[in-house]
Amino acid sequence: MSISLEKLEQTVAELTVRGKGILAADESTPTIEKRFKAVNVTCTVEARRDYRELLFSTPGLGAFISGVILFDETLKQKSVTDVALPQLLAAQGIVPGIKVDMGTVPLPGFPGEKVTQGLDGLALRLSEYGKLGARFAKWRAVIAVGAGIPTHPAIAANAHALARYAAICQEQGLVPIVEPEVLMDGDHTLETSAHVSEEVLHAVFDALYQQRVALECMLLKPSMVTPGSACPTQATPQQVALATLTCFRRVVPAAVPGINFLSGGQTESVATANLNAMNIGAERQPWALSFSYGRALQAPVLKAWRGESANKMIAQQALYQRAQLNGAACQGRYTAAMENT
Ligand code: 5MM
Repeated sequence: MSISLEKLEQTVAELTVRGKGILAADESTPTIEKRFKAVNVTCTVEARRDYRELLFSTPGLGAFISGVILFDETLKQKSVTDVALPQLLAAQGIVPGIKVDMGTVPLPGFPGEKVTQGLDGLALRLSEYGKLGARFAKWRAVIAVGAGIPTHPAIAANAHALARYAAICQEQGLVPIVEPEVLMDGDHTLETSAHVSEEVLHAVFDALYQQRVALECMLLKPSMVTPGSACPTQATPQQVALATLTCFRRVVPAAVPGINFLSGGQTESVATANLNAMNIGAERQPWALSFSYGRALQAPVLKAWRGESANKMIAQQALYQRAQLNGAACQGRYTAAMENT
């Protein structure tokens, strides 16, 4: 099968509109159960449907959100009024996407390290997802930082899987989001995070090259370069921006159209401030710098909703506000004072 670059380029163009980013709503059932539990919501199929319907029908969301990553169940779900959930997004001009990895498993022989699975049968699954309306996909690799890790073989195994996934996506007409996440867990310094991120991204782009992935037709979803969450010396948004951009300018080719950062456990305001700092003077960078946040967009929504339909409107307002602030951060126009408006 030959790759239709035109179709992929159109999807990339819609996803990388300046001032917009991606909402990661692709939590698997165990993960969304954990998020629901924190706000005392029982995790039933109906509760998951109601919550995702609330997110996707937020009035005006398309002004700041260009794409949403869905979980398998959500892509196939219908709203209470019988509209397919991906269609709620399309109606707002938002591109539906799908998480296609099958989670991580321990890497044999490498204690503390993991590899992501899901390549078997991927082409067939993607072709089904395409028929259901998905136009892009996501695969997450997880790199832990600690004593003696990450190792080269673990980085190589994850980079290879990411690149194979990306090549299969492009062949099936879906834009791959390539997500190598260097975890914030641990007490590592900003310098260690920069060193690990550089090594991981170098391996990922080498693997993407080897697998003949068209860099113009993919998006990168990395972690920002930050100190570990338990590091006694934390970093300002300016320090995070400098460390991240210094690292990325060395290893992320200019052909990549967009970098959509994950939030990785940062609070919502820190994730927005860090993104904003990266976008000050962004005309000097070759890529669009945006977001693909899960928790940093959804935490205030879950707190406002708490499973009560009566709270739907305030929960949607919380999502709209967070999306708007991150839209401003994509243009370097966010200030902390905007949090209170
Ligand atoms: C790293 O997580 C991704 C971005 O979310 P954050 O901004 O909260 O870090 C997110 O897409 C993540 O991959 C999914 O929520 C993962 O869910 P599962 O259940 O696969 O771990």
